[in-house]
Amino acid sequence: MPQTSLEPGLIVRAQSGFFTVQTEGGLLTCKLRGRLKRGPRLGDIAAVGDRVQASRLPDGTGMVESLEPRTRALVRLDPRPQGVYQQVLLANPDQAVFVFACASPAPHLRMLDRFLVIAEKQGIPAMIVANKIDLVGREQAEALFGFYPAIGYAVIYTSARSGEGVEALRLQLAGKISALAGPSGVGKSSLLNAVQPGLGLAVREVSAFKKGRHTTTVRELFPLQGGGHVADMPGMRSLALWDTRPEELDGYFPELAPLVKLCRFNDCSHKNEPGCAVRAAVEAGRVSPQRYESYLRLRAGED
Ligand SMILES: Nc1nc2c(ncn2[C@@H]2O[C@H](COP(=O)(O)OP(=O)(O)OP(=O)(O)O)[C@@H](O)[C@H]2O)c(=O)[nH]1
Ligand SMILES: [Mg+2]
Ligand SMILES: [Zn+2]
Repeated sequence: MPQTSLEPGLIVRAQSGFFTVQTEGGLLTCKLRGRLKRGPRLGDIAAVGDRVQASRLPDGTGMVESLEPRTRALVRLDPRPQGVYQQVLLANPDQAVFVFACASPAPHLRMLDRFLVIAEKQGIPAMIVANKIDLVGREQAEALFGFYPAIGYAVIYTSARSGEGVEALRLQLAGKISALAGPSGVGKSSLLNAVQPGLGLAVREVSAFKKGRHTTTVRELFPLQGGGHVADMPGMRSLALWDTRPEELDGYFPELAPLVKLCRFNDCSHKNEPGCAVRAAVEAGRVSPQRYESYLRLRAGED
């Protein structure tokens, strides 16, 4: 066999069996070596964010020869006839950045709480971006999102339109691999274009959102000038809270988790049992009633 040198790289784009790998020597369009695809498959073998070893073929294309184990992954379960398939939205994310608009569309905070629980469960540090602050002003924006920092989730208030907060977001993204996720129309692509002029991500006309489809479809990691990469994630609506037993849910609410051991009953559901430390904290104003409500609804299997 001829000697081929392996180059380490990062998968920055995935589309129908082709993977674009960023190496020291530039971008390389690769396929997966056949032996990597053998055996039963319960999920994506390679995904955007995976670190790989690739070889360069004489025709200028490449081949992914091996993959490094993932530290963590943002995954979506995709039920298929053969079983439930784990779709990897982003491998090895350093953080999840959940973007919501202060208005237009009105923030769906229950969905935000569900995303935060998913991040906790998947072991991904999370933060929040409250965009379109130009539409409501700082005070109203803080009334909506102001209690999250005390729980441990940083909030950056931004406007892709006025530029407010864009520098703070740029700093937060620098040097990390980030998943930018949130409902359609909140301004994720607009914000990334503001963070890095020249990215040229498609931004949808407001009227087109009524159709409910996403503007952003290709899965891609964009390199940032300050170092790091960011993925503009479409389709977050279907990120379900899979495979979570009701009794483990309180562990994914950072402000509830330490209270649980103080409840009188060790199988307390924090709903109406006597001696519940969670309810006591809500009544004393130490836990946000809104977060408690999210907990109850998620536990009941609603969203
Ligand atoms: N007023 C205001 N409008 C904004 C702001 N950011 C984005 N928009 C507008 O909101 C609409 C949606 O923006 P996009 O950037 O396409 O939203 P998105 O989150 O990428 O949407 P998907 O790709 O469908 O998930 C566009 O009309 C933007 O011009 C903002 O800070 N203020
Ligand atoms: Mg978009
Ligand atoms: Zn309790």
